[in-house]
Amino acid sequence: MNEAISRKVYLNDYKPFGWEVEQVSLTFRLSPRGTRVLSRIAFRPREGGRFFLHGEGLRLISAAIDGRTVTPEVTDEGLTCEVPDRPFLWEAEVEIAPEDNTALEGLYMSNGMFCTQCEAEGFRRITFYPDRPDVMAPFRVRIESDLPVLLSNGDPVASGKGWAEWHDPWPKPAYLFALVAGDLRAVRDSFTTRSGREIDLAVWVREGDEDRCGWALESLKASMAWDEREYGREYDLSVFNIVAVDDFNAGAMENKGLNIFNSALVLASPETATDRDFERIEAVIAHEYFHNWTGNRVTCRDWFQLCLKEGLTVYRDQQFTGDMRSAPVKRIEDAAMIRSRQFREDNGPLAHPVRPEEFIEINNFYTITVYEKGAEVVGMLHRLVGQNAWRAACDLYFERHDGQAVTIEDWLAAFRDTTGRNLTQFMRWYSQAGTPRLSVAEDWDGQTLTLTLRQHTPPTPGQQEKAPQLIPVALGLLHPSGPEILRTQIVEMTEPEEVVRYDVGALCKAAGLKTERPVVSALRNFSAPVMLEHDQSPKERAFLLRHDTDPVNRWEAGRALSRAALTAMATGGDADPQAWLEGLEAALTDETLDPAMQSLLLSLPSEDDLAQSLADAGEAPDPLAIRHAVEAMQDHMAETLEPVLTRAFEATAGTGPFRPDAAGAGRRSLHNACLTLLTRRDEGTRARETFARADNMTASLGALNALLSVGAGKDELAAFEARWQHDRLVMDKWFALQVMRASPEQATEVAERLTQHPQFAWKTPNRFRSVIGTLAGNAAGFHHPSGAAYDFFADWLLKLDPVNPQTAARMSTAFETWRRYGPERQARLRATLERIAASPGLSRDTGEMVARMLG
Ligand code: 0A1
Ligand code: ZN
Repeated sequence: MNEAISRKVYLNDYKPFGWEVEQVSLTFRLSPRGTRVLSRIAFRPREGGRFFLHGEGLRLISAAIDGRTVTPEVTDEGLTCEVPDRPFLWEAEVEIAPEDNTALEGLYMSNGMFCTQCEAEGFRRITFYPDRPDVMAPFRVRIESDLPVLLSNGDPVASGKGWAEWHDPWPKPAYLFALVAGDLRAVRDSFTTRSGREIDLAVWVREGDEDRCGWALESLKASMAWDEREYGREYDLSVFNIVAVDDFNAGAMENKGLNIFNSALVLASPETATDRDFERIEAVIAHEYFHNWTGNRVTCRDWFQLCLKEGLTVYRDQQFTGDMRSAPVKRIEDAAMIRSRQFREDNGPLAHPVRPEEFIEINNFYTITVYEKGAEVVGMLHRLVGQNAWRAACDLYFERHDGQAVTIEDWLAAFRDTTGRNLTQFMRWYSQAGTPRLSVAEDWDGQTLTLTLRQHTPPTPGQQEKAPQLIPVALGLLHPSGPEILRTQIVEMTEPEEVVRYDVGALCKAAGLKTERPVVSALRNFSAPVMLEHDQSPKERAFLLRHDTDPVNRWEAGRALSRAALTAMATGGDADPQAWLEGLEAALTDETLDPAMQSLLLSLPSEDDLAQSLADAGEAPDPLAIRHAVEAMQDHMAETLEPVLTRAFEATAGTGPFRPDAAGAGRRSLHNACLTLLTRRDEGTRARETFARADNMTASLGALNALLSVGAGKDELAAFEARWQHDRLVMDKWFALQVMRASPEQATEVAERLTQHPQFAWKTPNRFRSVIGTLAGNAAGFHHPSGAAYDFFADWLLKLDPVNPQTAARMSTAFETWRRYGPERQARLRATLERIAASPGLSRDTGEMVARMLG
């Protein structure tokens, strides 16, 4: 990387912009190769200083101040200009070429449609502007084009043949700007707010996709009603538009009044989308909608505060999904995700605080730490202050900061002022990177149980010393005969070491039970994002799997058992899966358990999780041995549990017409989990039948997955392709599944063959991810000792980098765990990373990532 592009930005260097923007007017004359953008921006001096406007890749045609032509000094990053010391009108005309914009930032084209992505710093590729989130202004937009549908933010003002005008009265930062123009179809609905205003809702799609918009609209209406009910937040424009686009770097974007979605996260029908897709769509629609208040009306002062909007909005969408579906199932899924993917980031070379303090490229900080750990931190705050104070503090935050660009300090001040609590120590959750280790040691004297809790956080890049955190530890006690003797209690740990004592004699007596050593259920409901170190015997874990009243810990107990057996198997140690299998059998026959929960219990830790567990225990993981262990375990489960699995499989068959609700999804998930195991015993008979009869995507993909995981399914794959070749979203699944299920020896070959497929449109991020990205997800294939996958992956990354640096940089995280492997793999991985780092012309995005990974 050259020095200019590797310049770091620091939180501590924050300075407000010297001018206020009172009003922005933009005119777009759209054309693929030469779009003209005319801007009229009213500036009013505040502190003043050097007048600098961001701008990248723009051809400046003309500029004027108060009608008089000026000649600014233009660089690669923007322009500077002499400006008067009074309010003035800036006018400029620039030319851009959306058709050549393959990076998908700024104004670009997808299937003949114009669309934009401005977060984080894309607006500067559209026109010269102070492109920073703390500059907020109302926008007027005029679009001129022959295309039939012309959309922008806010409310429609007027339109005629070849033009349309929009006005967004709510001051917003430029990253929330959006424009869409294309030959699109609308599927419409409406929502009446609690104050009685009728909002026109529309989902805009390509012709032919109209019948897949119903779920998005249902989800949108449910989100609008939920935000009114739970947070008192009402929508504030007369229209709410959603557009589906095939070429998109991320999932979706919350542009004011004009959300733009990756089409994979809007379009759904039972035939083409799985239950997972339906759930994801519901959650992402909600997420983007909730941003209207947490992100848009109240936004971030600077990009270091990204978690202010993302952590809070993810937390809100998690609450929503918990309410719409099953709260315990959602909590388990979120806890599992943090524990595998966020802990991996937090314990590797890319670790950074929830609120980072420096970056080179902000796009590299849209991470699982900022989003998901950010949401955990918000959730801890909610649990610490309780529901009433939570709601009061959120109300205060909205009231105080509506129309402002604020910081994490402002967010916490609303809680301090509502509750009187000192949140100084809590602030460390935002500033300290790394996952705290929390150990629990038990001491039992026949009467009293003494728990010693200790915390420490290992060093992370740039942060050697860590101070103790405020850790809410939810604890419960169970009597060994089954009943709970101490209901969940929160210990607010603030010191490196704390001791808690329980008078178990008294607790047992109160419950009418004989005094016995209780079983401890610690960190219930995953009460803090920490790694729990608590030595419990397989017997205790099997007990918790059966009796814990806390669903998360019930699941966690099962996970601990299967993890222990699998890591032992993968290292040739003494594996005793007995307790796990017995516990599982009991869970599968427990009729009080929700099928979704049974399905979760049946799932094994991912191969990557197992690799991390081994690395945590100081061993170099061998992904091939892990794959063999998982397969041996699946065989073992299928063999010992065959009758139970068969019963569950049959009981969940034929659930009637597909409805994407939680109950149906739970049954189908259990059905597929049983099918995958039973396929190991019946030569694929059931899976083939299921595939042939399937009338929904969850069933066909479940059956296909089961077949591919035993090396069968050739004909079915071909049939699937023949049926769905014209459907890009389904074809993404077809591509991904083959790579995911390929044997370790064949994975790279399979991926390579798929890149020759006529439909491998590698510049479309969804397709690139479905093949190349999935290869990294096939751990045994990716880390095959031949090193073929490393080379193949790196070659594609380098091919993508100049075209779409943002997506390339994100994919490079496939290498973030390189240090956990043995010397040979490490050497190859390092050489691969060094090869990428040394490539001439490497983007700032990928350059930063690779440099951080190499440390
Ligand atoms: N703010 C969006 C996600 C998003 C972020 C960055 C993007 O490009 C760099 C695009 C979308 C959200 O949280 O949904
Ligand atoms: Zn978001």
